[in-house]
Amino acid sequence: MKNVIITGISGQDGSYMVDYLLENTDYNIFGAVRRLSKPNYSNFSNHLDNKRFKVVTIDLSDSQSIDNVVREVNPDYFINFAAQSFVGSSWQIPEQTFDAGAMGVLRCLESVRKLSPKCRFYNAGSSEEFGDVKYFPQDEKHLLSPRSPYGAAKCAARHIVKVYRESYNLFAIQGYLFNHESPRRGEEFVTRKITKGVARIFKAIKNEQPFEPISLGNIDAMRDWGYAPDYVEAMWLMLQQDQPDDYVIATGETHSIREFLEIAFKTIEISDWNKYVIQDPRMFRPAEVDVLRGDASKARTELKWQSRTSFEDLVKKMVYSDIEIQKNK
Ligand code: NDP
Ligand code: GDR
Repeated sequence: MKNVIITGISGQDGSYMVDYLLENTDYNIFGAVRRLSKPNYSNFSNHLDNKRFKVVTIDLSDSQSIDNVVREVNPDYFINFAAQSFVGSSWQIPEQTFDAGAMGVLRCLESVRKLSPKCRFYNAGSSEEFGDVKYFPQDEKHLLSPRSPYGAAKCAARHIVKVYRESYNLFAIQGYLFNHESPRRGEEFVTRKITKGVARIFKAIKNEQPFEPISLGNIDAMRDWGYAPDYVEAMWLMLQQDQPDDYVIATGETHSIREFLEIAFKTIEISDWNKYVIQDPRMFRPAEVDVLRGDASKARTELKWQSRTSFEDLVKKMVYSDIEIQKNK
């Protein structure tokens, strides 16, 4: 029976990957969390009784913690989702962002090289590596041109993954994943911030109570937004290929935050959303990635993968989920 280490399982992608592998393989899953003063198991607590699932401790800032788990598990796959993943905070905590996003990946690669060199390694790469984009849609050949400490860390990680692959013949890869969202999205990301705000406003209107508008930054930014459970499948398929390679994972569509707001408010039957939203200049970023749109043709041809969830369905899923959460508050 094969063993899989997944880091970052308290977050969105890590927890969906746990769900996906428990359902679609018979492998043992070692899900890694870091030590927190208040543990956060909510995204995977439904699996705690599963004999094929075990929680282990890895902090990417601590190579001993990585080595200990790799030595104990001798993994067939090591899937690294752990990172300070919020671009906006990467200007406030640049060293920590860079340490987890770049040095942390190097620590994982070293551990795999020393202790489990046959293991297949995946690192969570990002469309933020393209940043200041030069053409549309962006494919695997687009140059790396990050606009944030977060994007720069992911670019550094991409280079070191390639260097380890070529120097030590490791199966080590890093996808280019465009934005993907879900009801498990962290609450500070713009999609979740909107759907949570819409659900809060919906509840207040129903109860005839006052409410605060949703406060946002640059609502003209455009993103290629997909659905996270579709995307974890793509990452797993990348790990099943004969040769390690790079793939863009995206929907091929781009939408503005204004369009996201429109559908989110339409879900609660509000068409004039402008009066429920304010733009706060303090929320604008020091440097912005204005528009992203990915070209996933290679993934479609070679992985036989394609995004299955429409933009409208994604927004609705998130709004309905937040309405349920608000009901229980
Ligand atoms: P989340 O922020 O939801 O999850 C990040 C996870 O990393 C959390 O479990 C967090 O744990 C953990 N983590 C953070 N720092 C450390 C550390 N030093 N040691 C160990 N664990 C740590 O992100 P997503 O699930 O959305 O994204 C997963 C990965 O994919 C990230 O690397 C992200 O940068 C990348 N990515 C995401 C995309 C997206 O659209 N979602 C697109 C492209 C790339 P804790 O709960 O303790 O904070
Ligand atoms: P992003 O996601 O930076 O693309 O990174 P985020 O949702 O944070 O921002 C998307 C765009 O929305 C604009 N924006 C706001 N963003 C936030 N968070 N809050 C606001 O109030 C707000 N108002 C406007 C931003 O300026 C930006 O243009 C995500 C993360 O998951 C990364 O880890 C991942 O690598 C990339 O997607 C691909």
